[in-house]
Amino acid sequence: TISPIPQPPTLPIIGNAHMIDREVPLITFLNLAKKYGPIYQLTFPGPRTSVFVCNHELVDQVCDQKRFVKNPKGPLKEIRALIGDGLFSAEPGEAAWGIAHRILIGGFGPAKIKGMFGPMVDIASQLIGKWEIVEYMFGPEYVIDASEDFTRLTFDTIALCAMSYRVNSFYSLEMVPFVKAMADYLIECNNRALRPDFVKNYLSHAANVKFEEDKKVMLQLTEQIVAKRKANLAAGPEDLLQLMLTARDPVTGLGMTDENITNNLITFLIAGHETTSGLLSFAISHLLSNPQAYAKVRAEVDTVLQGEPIRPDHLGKLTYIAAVLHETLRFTPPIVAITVDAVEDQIVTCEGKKYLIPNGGGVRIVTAQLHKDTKVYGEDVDVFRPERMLDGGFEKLPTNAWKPWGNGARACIGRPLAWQESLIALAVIFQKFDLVYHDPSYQLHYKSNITVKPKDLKIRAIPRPGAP
Ligand code: MNH
Repeated sequence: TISPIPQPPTLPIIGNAHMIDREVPLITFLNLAKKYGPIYQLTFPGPRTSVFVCNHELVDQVCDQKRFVKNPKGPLKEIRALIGDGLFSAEPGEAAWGIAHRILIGGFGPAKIKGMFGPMVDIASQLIGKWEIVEYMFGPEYVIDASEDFTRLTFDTIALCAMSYRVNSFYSLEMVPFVKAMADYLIECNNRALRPDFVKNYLSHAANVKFEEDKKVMLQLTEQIVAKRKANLAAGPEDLLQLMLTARDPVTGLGMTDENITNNLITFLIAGHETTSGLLSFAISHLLSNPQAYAKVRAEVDTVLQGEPIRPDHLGKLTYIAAVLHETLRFTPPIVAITVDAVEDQIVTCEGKKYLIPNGGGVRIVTAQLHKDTKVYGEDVDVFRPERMLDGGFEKLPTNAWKPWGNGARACIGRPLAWQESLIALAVIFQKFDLVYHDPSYQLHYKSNITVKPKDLKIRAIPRPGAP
């Protein structure tokens, strides 16, 4: 027998949309799982119904790509207005996805990522420089907005690595216009996904005008960069943009269209920095709240770097920092859920019960909650403990129990880039500074657009005596 999937009471037209916390949707999802268990469903305007799966037993079934495929819905569907058939928002079977994926996957191979080491250290040094200068000018009481500076770091890094463009956001006190436009645009994508069509189309004029303006800001910068490169293609540097403009797909023999190139460049600028900035911000927050882990990171950096400037051969030796990143991605994944659709009717089982997910039905894999499954991680799931990822702990995790990068063919293509960038950033920061919370009683709260970050994470950076 098939059990009904639990669902909270719905309202006409908007279904359950009114229940979603406007600032941090994840809070609603966590509360609902507490009330309804590891599988429940919500109805959104459309109407479309999404089944939320929250534990490893269920997620393991839903990660089978023969049974479930990624299909952008909600905010991911809204963002198609900006990045269309780019890798992130492409629909199942969209031809442009296959062409772009096969061309771009080589751009993230080990040799290419190693080639980005220099540019990454360059930008990380700008962050270090800024923190040194503000300390010199204003003293150790100067308050740093950690997430803002990590956003500068990750945005400048992805722009430099993807298209050899220098944003220079460390030279500006305001966030650069692209970043501001993008942050607002993503929040609006979330809001639009919760509005019925008639509200979206007829009752949200001001928001829609701003939506278009923000889009223009992002398109203008990107199209300008592409045009400049095309004007002198032969002399272009070997970056992701060059690859997109020159490579042919080995399967179809086709190149990427101009529109698809722009879509993917903006995709990289967006996907490539929000998430990584979130990862670094969370890592710093967890380390500041866990002095033992903090001390181990500091000691590892000193042992491995030996007071020298960071080199590529150091990276593989930063095993504790790697564990910190693995654990941060478990504890507070910047992307809290991913969305797939059932291919044909699918029966899933959970704790001995069977549930039906109809053909085409949407499923939300709540990774943030999967990562707190006590059957996988033990009773201390709510403790930040990098040691669980050490000494083979990470490698021994069951399949599909740790999914911060998404699933299968549609998993993150930028993973090695983000990983190297984060290792470098943490190593050079800990080499140069001692960090403290500005407010010692800081409690972690979330800030959310499509990704999640710590809210108001204010720190101070005190140069370490004798640091190189
Ligand atoms: Mn990334 C897809 C997480 C860094 C570019 N990324 C995904 C998905 C997750 C994810 C989860 C799957 C989303 C879904 O199923 O709907 N990404 C991250 C995290 C970090 C990250 C946690 C950093 C930490 N991502 C990056 C960086 C880049 C990037 C850096 C670019 C260089 N990510 C992408 C792209 C996709 C993606 C492109 C879409 C891949 C595809 O569907 O083919």
